[in-house]
Amino acid sequence: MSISAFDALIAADQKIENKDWMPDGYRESLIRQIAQHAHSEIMGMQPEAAWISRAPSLARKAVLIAKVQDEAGHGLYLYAVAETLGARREDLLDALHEGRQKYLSFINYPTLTWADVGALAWLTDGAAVVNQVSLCRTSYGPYGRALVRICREESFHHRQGFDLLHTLSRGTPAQRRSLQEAVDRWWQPALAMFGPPDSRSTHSASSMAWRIKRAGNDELRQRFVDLCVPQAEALGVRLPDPALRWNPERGHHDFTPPDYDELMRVVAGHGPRNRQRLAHRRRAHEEGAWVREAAAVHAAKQAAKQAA
Ligand code: FAQ
Repeated sequence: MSISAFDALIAADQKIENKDWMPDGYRESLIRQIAQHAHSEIMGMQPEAAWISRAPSLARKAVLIAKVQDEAGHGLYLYAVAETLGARREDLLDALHEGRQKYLSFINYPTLTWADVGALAWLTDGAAVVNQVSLCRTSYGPYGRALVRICREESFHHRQGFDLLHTLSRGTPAQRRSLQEAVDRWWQPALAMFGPPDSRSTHSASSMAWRIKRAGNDELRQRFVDLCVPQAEALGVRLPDPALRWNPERGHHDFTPPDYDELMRVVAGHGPRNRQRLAHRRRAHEEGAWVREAAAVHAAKQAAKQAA
C-alpha cells in the first residue's frame, strides 16, 4: 500500500488496519492519543477505588468493584491497540510514570464524599461516552473496534452514577446537599475532558483530516452539555453555571466554557491530587513486578513446549 492508497481509504471512510502502510505522523498521533486514553483508564481507577471499602451497601460495593475492574480492562484493550501500532507497553508505562505522557486532568481531583462517586460517574463517564461513541468511527480499525465494547461498559458506569445520585436526590436534606456540592465540584473537570477549544487545540486539525477524531472538541462538549441539562432536571440538581440557558437560535444551550488555564495547570502537574495519583501508580507497578515476571516465564515455557 502507498500514500495514495492510504489517502483513498481515508477519503472513502474505510478502516486502516495495523498491517496497512500509514504515514509516520498518523501512527505517532494514534499512539499518543491511545496511550493517553489507556493511561486515563487505569489512572481513573483511583478516585473510585478509594470508596470501595466505604460503599453504603453490598449492592453499591459490588457495582463499584465491577466498574473499577472494567476500567482496568479498558486500559488493557487500549494498550493492546497501541501495540498493534508497534508501541511497547512497557515504554508507554514508563512514559506515564515519568510524566512524559498525559492522562485526563479530572483524575487529579479528589472524591471527597460518597456523592462525589456518583457525580464523577454521571458526569465524567457521561463525557467519556459522548467522546468515545464518536471515536468508535475512528479511521484506525483496532481502536474503533475496542471502543465499541468499551462504550457499552461506560454506559453502564454512567447509568450507575445517575442511579446513585437519583437515590441521594430522594434522600435527606443533608444527602441532597451533598449531591449538589458534588455536582458543583465535578462540572468543570467534566467539561475540561473534551480538551481545549478547537481554536487552541494542537492536534484537532490533523486528527480530523486523518479521521482519527470524528468531531471537534467544541462540538462534543456542546453535545455533552445538551445531554446533561434534562438529566440534571430529573435529578433536581442545579448545574453550576449562571450562563447556562437554552439558545433557540442555535438550537443548543449556551454555557461558560471550562477554565483552560486551570486545565493546563492541572495537566502540568499542579492539580490537587497529581502527586498522590502518580505515586500510587508507580507503587502499584513496582509491587506488580513479580506478576509480570511470572507471566513472562510462563509464556516462555509455553513457547518452548510448542516449539518442541
Ligand atoms: N486532560 O490538541 P488537543 C474513562 C491534552 S477516562 C489532560 O485538543 P487531542 C475512564 C492533549 O492530550 C476517559 N490532557 O489534543 C473513567 C494534548 O496533549 P499532547 C477516557 C488534555 O488529542 C471514567 C493537548 O492537551 N477517554 O473513560 C486534556 O486532539 C470515569 C492538546 O489538546 C480519553 O482518554 C485533558 N482533559 O484531543 C474512569 C479520551 N485535554 O498529547 C473513572 C481520548 C487535552 O499534545 C471515572 N482522547 N489534553 O501532549 C481524546 O479523545 C483526545 O485526545 C482529547 C484531546 C479530546 C482528550
